[in-house]
Amino acid sequence: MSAELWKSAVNVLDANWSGDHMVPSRRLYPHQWSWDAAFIAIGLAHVDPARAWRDLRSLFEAQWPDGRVPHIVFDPSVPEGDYFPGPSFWDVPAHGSRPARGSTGLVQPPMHAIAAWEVYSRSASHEATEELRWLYPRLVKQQEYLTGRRDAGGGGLAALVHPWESGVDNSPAWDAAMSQVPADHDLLRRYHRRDLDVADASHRPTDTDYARYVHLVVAYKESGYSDLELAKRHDFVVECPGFNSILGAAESALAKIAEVVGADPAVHQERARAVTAAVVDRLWDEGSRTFRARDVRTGTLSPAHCVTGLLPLILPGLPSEYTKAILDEARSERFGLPEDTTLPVPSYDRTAADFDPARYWRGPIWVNINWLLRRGLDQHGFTGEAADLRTSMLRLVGSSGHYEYFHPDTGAGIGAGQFSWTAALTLDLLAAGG
Ligand code: 9WN
Repeated sequence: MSAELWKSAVNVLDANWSGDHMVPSRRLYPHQWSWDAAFIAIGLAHVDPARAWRDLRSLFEAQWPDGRVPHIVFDPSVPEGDYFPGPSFWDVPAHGSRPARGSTGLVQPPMHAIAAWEVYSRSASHEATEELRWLYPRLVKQQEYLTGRRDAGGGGLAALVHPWESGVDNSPAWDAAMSQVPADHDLLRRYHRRDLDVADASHRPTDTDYARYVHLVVAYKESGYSDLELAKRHDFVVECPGFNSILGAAESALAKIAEVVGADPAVHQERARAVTAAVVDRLWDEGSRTFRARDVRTGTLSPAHCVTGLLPLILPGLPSEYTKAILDEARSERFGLPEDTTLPVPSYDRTAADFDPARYWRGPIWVNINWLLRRGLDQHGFTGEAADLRTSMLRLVGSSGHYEYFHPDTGAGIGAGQFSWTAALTLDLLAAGG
């Protein structure tokens, strides 16, 4: 079973390799995505480290001069109509040696330092050290952009200007903030939602979601993708516990990378400490004893219990008062942390009236989030829970296939099949042993 699963995962990654980068899915996502590349590198480290480094390099070659690493790097050989919104919709200007329309202007969770460290640890070599040397200053610049220009709330966290930046696009965490964003249906009607040609509409964000997504892109683009005074002028400015926990964990990974490349680890340890303190300070809700998303414009925390509220567990320095509270929330009927024979945790509170088992980030199970949760459990000494979660993920993918997401009651695969990060992280879980 595990040899078969290994082989099927390798086949997915072979089929989705595009010469110098990996696509998340041939049909649904035909370009390169930022946080996907990091999860994919973690899996490729076990079978083809050269491709892992190449994929990360391709992504960082598209880094903007201000440090932002774009959420999509467009493949110029893919027709404009194969993904919406495509390169001309974003209309990103040329910078440095990068051609115009080469990427989007948004970011995604900065998983890359964590991934680079994972790839290096699995295959330390002269070449791997050279790759780390090339990446290190770029990773630092990425972090500085996020904690600098993107600190719209002024509390030491990165604020997001679009739900796509969170990676958990239509999560209920954004419902309250998104309800204030104009839903520009007229504008949306001028375009064609390509995702609905290749996926079931009931499994995807709604047209109202997309009308708001388009409005936010247009507004940000019209500002020249500027981050000045975001909280005053942009319609959506939020702090996500998932994104910011990855931001903090990335500083801890950078401390390890710094030691290899001869830089100062202490500055990264200090930044990791500062981000961890800011996550607690700004996103902890003492009433419910959970981490929540913050709307920077209103200063309020989202009432929704979303799986991203469990992700501060990946912060190595999170005090045990909070790690225990996260374990309680994960074990509660809202998420049902699995025994080894049951299903991994869903993306949203199972007991919520608007829990939707099929619709994307509003209920279904995602492997990347469960992989992060397992890492956090393991790191904080909840090793039995981590082992059960690993087994349940492998059972799920082994029986349903390398899907993008999974039905939280039946385990059926939903969204794109042959999905790269599911395959990549399956390799990592198999390699981790029981
Ligand atoms: C928009 C590629 C990406 C993931 C995101 C996931 C989905 C895109 C979309 O696919 O988002 O960025 O078109 O729906 O939500 O996490 O990185 O796999």
